[in-house]
Amino acid sequence: MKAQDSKAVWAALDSFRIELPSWGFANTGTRFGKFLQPAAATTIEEKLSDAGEVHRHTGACPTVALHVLWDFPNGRESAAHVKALAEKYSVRPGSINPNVFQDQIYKHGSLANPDPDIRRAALGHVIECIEIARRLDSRDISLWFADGSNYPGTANIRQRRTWFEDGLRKAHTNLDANQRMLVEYKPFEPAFYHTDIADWGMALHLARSSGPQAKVLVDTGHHYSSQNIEQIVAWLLADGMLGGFHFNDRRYADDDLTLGSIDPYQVFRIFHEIAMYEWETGTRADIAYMIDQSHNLKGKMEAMIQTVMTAQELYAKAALVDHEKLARHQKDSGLVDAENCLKDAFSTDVRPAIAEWRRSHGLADDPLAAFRTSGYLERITADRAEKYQGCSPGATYA
Ligand code: RM4
Ligand code: MN
Ligand code: MN
Repeated sequence: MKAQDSKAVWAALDSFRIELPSWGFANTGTRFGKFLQPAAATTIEEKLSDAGEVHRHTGACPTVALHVLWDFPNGRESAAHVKALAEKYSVRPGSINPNVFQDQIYKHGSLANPDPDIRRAALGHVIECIEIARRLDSRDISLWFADGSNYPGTANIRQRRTWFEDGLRKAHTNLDANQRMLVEYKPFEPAFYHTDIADWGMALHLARSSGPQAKVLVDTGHHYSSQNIEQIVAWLLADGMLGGFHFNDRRYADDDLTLGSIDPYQVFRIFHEIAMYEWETGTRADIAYMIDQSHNLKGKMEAMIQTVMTAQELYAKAALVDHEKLARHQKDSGLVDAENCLKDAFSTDVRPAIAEWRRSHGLADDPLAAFRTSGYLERITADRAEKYQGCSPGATYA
């Protein structure tokens, strides 16, 4: 690799951080079943310990996304405890995720529930999450709503939109100046007829109507097949409305597969749009990169390390696109040459340069191998096995 390419890879990796999800270390399953892993974390302490270990080997994941219902058993009263545990395991609390989809009261929705008491309860929970984020010095409150309906005619779609506008506007007034609200969209599941925030247009509308600190969150798994996600990314960037990503891969729907396992070129194209934007504008895009994956079958920590390594590779590849050359070919409609700017970068093997970058940061060349020889997995497997005696799978994610 040319010296200037190695430099580009190093600069890219120096600036690339990706957030781990606490729920990615817990036992999760599909609606058909859950396969327990003796090493899976069942407490917030175990989740933070595992995340700390992934960060220790990769050096790229200093923050952990937290899900309030699963990680803060006493709501805001748990914040000090979670903060102390994060410090203990050398990670920081990252985005705070309210949970307004699991409780029985949310059967017919949360912020768009026809019952005003339930709408109030949902808003109260979101406001409490903003307070938790404040106590933890977390910037982002990451909002995903399961609201929707299953049968035509059963929900007043326009009315529900107004309830969402109202609720999110009220939530926004609780933000500190440095905090952000990220509005996530998803076309379907658990609602199978209509979802209130189904796509990026709806998320963009609601973010705009809530206030200036609300942005859109793009979960790569939340799109229909063959949708052009990088175009959505480019449009949101153009409007200063791209707040962050939930990374995972999909084949059919929200499959929570490992990033890049199905279509690494798509992830590359997303990173390319961001790098191109930064090159053209001379500004750095302020984007929270987060992983949102739940592994039912793979070892959770290995899967997480594999994901981080894949993200680093694809981000580094995108940094190799020759922007000047590409801009020239775009201007002249040099189609083959323009496309080859992307293909050349994508097909470059960046792994040796990444290994050198790791060595220079006191990390092992291969974080996965280092994790496997560290003895951590054997230790937690033995320590945690006991609690599985006679245990049957409980609630998902927690
Ligand atoms: C949803 C969505 C949310 C995540 C939940 C668990 O599909 O991706 O971001 O918090 O799953
Ligand atoms: Mn998500
Ligand atoms: Mn999802």
